[in-house]
Amino acid sequence: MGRILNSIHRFFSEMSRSSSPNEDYINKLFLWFLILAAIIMIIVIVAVLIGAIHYRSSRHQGEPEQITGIKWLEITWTIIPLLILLIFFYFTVRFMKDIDQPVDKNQQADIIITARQWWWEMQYSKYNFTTANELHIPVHQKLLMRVESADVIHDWWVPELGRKIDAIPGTSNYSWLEASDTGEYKGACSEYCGTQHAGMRILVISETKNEFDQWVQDQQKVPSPPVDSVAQRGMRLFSERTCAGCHSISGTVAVSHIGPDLTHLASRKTLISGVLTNTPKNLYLWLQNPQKLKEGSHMPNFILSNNELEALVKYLEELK
Ligand code: HEC
Ligand SMILES: [Cu+2]
Repeated sequence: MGRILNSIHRFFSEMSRSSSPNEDYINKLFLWFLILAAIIMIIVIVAVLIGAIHYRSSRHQGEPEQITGIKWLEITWTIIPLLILLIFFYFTVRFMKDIDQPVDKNQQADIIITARQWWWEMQYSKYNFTTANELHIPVHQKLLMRVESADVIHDWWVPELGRKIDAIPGTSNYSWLEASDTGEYKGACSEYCGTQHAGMRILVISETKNEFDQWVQDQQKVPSPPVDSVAQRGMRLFSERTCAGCHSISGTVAVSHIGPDLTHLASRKTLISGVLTNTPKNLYLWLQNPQKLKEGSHMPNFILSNNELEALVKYLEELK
């Protein structure tokens, strides 16, 4: 019994601790639905038990009395659920309005998210740089996010930061983003979008204003060309082996956006949309055979030699 009460207590304290204003609304609504559903369930169970015990066959002989209808009872049990539904309908619509505040036509989005098979491009339009898969945001600031898709329908969902929002080709959807605490929030694509749908994860990093500003400054920097000879070879290989045809690195000839922007690849915690942690070893394995680590991914296998792999890894690891 103590264990059960403990779990219930933990559940409710988890539910009432929310990481964003949007999650707070959703949790509250869910909790009220849950409490009411539990009360109804208890009433039904008690009624069934009373019926089963009171009218058990050893007490009564033959057919029980047949009732063909009690008008007042039927009206009551229609009106009560109707009222309950109306009350919840009202609160659902109200919370939806709180979460989905209208976007002013002239308002510029803080972040433009473009979903792609199978990763996320993140453009900080106000700060003029692009990154991928990991979104940094300043804590306690309400940001406007514009969500789009470059291929099929995807869906952005970071549960702790609120609602889902579909990424639909040819349309822009908007959603508000605000974290109540610093920390990391995990999410994933939640609309089936092909082979690697499960390998399309999201990491949102909420940090203090100072940390965020520092991060923005670092991201805006154009990386200086490598001085190390191995890294220099890596940089040459990057254009020779057509990597530049799909990726961008500021300050170089690589300006394509078919694959993630690699300008500050080494500053990210994860690789290939949260599937791998970002270590030199994993980067090496990825370049060695992308199809082995993320089958179906739109990055082909270049069958690179060990020498070429080492040079490329060395170069990319310098992109802090
Ligand atoms: C045909 C386009 C294409 C070419 C050419 C290409 N890539 Fe990619 N690359 C991609 C795509 C698409 C992804 C994203 C894969 C995913 O996460 O699903 C990717 C991912 C990556 C990543 C991981 C990025 C991240 O943010 O985690 C690295 C590193 C990378 N590529 C390096 C290279 C290098 C080095 C070359 C040249 C040898 C190269 N790519 C050539 C399309 C390409
Ligand atoms: Cu998906």
